[in-house]
Amino acid sequence: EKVVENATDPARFQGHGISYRAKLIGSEDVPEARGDKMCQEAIFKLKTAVRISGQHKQKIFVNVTLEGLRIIDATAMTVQHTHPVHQISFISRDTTDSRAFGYIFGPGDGTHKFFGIKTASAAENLVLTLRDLFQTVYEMKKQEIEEAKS
Ligand code: I3P
Repeated sequence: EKVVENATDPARFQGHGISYRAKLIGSEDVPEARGDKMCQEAIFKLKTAVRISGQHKQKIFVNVTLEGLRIIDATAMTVQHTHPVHQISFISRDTTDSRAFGYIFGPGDGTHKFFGIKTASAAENLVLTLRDLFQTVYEMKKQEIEEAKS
């Protein structure tokens, strides 16, 4: 496992943060906020749909910032989705594919959407960066609360 110096330094995720080249396998509504089995089934389903369609997957950048996870269309360079950290309920590795993973986004209205992503290099890099982002946001929040108390 790669050790990043200052992994939870907010500066890492400020502004444009960290970007990864990837492709969107697809997205679909799921019934729960969490669950490895549900996510594995969702990613299989989305991959099958891509295969049947015969279409190329959409090329994207996954941008990891303090604002959350941004999905950017790599051709138009437009932001297609912004998913704030507190609305991401689950991250799931694809155990059958080292270049794929997914996550669940819930806007707070009781719905949950799974996003399946194929990364250009090992998905682990992006998953670990996301873990650092979650830790960073948690530490910032904790510090805010402590400062408000003092
Ligand atoms: C491509 C090959 C690539 C894949 C690409 C396929 O098929 O499987 O690995 O990219 O998907 O088209 P072929 O070898 O027949 O050209 P990923 O590994 O990134 O999925 P795409 O068309 O959706 O980009």
